Amino acid sequence: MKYKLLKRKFHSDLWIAIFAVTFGLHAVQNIHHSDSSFYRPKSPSKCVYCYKEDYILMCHIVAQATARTATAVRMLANTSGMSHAKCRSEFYARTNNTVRRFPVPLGKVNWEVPYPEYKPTHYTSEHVLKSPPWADKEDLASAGYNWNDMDNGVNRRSYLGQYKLDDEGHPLNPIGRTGVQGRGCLGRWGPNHAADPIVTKWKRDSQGHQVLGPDDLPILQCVLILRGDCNEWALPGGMVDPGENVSKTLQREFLEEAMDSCSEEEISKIKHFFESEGAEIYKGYVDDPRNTDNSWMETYAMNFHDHDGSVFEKIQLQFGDDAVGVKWKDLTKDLKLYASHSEFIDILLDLHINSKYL
Ligand code: RP5
Repeated sequence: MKYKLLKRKFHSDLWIAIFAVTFGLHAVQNIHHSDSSFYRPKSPSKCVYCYKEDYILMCHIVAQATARTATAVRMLANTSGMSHAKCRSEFYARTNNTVRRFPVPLGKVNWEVPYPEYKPTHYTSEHVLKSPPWADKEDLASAGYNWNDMDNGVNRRSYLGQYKLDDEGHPLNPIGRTGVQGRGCLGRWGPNHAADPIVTKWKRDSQGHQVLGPDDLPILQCVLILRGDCNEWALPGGMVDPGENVSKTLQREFLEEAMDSCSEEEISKIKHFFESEGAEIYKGYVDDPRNTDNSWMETYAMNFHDHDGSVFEKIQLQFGDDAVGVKWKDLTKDLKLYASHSEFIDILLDLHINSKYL
């Protein structure tokens, strides 16, 4: 607990320091270098603090460094201190509000904090108990799973490091309590690995010119699907199959959920695009509403950016698999998306907009 508070304080102090330096330098320097080409960005931009058209050299450099540091800090924070709220909501997902989670206040999430009254609801869905091919066995004693390791093609390692087991040998959620014991509707005990493709392009008009938003910044668009299980917009991600390479999962899920019934030519174009582009955005724990004390989602999110819009120019998106809708969505900081997907979008915006234009 103390460590968590210290970490939070460290992060807030770091932010204050970064902003103090940024504003301080801006005030002291106030140097206009509109004729300096060396530090000029590729496209003209306004100073984010004084809103003047020409370039303020130090201001821009420091602001850019700030945005980059912010992205790095956010990524660091995300892999270690990911939010854990949707998996503490009142009812467990996909149960029609019939399975109520035992309440877990924020201060009682950490397993190290004593919570003697804690009596989590036991829930594993009927479907999972029937042991379909994508699910583990219920009885761990006879299963002999290889925790924290690769296990016959199933990745039982966590991006967060070694996870612990409870007294009965069930993996323990590395972030903490969720109010539900068992696997809920997740197939694997411990980490359930997914992959999330984040396919982006700049918004353009019918003549192919970039469209600017009200703040004069280019608008980043991303492919989102509407999930059939909860009616929430989400990235077109999915589970990594046993033995499957994550890069294959990223491609497969995108084609299945966002480009159903596309032509062979389109498929090979997308495969080439996925193989030649790609920037890691996030890997780690996901605050998924299906998480329990013993089963949780982890993901690898990768950005594939269509720089000049040529890849998707003639491709029509078409939802498929579990999705019931698909669209190109203009990205903003306040988007509400499934699980932790909005947090991935924040990292993405830092990368494409804040660190380049602000
Ligand atoms: C989320 O669940 C992941 O980020 C990924 O988007 C998704 C995978 O689960 P399914 O879409 O296969 O249900 O936690």
